[in-house]
Amino acid sequence: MSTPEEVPSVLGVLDEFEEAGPLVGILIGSDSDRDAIEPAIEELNDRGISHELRVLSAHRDPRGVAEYGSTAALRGVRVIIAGAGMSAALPGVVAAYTELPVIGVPLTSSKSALGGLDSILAIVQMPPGVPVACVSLDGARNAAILAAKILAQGGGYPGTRGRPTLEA
Ligand code: RP5
Repeated sequence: MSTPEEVPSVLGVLDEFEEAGPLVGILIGSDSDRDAIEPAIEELNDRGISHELRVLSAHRDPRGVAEYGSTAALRGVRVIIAGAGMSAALPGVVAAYTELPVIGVPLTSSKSALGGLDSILAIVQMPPGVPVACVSLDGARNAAILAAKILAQGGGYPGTRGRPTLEA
């Protein structure tokens, strides 16, 4: 009879996939959001936390957002940061497709009618059962710091390889 140590790990199969992906997935709704999200990239780089950046609009490419959200955890992503301006549906839509924690970053936009309040309201009004964290307006750096804190907890998902510490 097998001891617990000898039972093959089903999760070990997933570990092989997980090696391929970065720990943090950063999404922005438009190319025009690149400058605003840059502080998150810099913060993750400073902390040595692997990440990827994708431009995916919840309104212009909803299938792309669905595919990203559905596959991110399998690729090893552990936290998603999603920044968008105006009618900022992106954090909420990606959260609908993943069990990973999603941090929304409301962004100001030159086209915004409400100076960023519109994106704040879009992100903080998620319905019960589909949580999205919301950092400050244009708070990309805070989103990265929060992602690092979540990763440092290490629980919930298998294979949190190279788990970062809270040291910047
Ligand atoms: C949002 O609309 C984007 O996240 C961006 O902040 C804003 C304007 O997008 P573009 O018209 O510049 O592509 O969806």
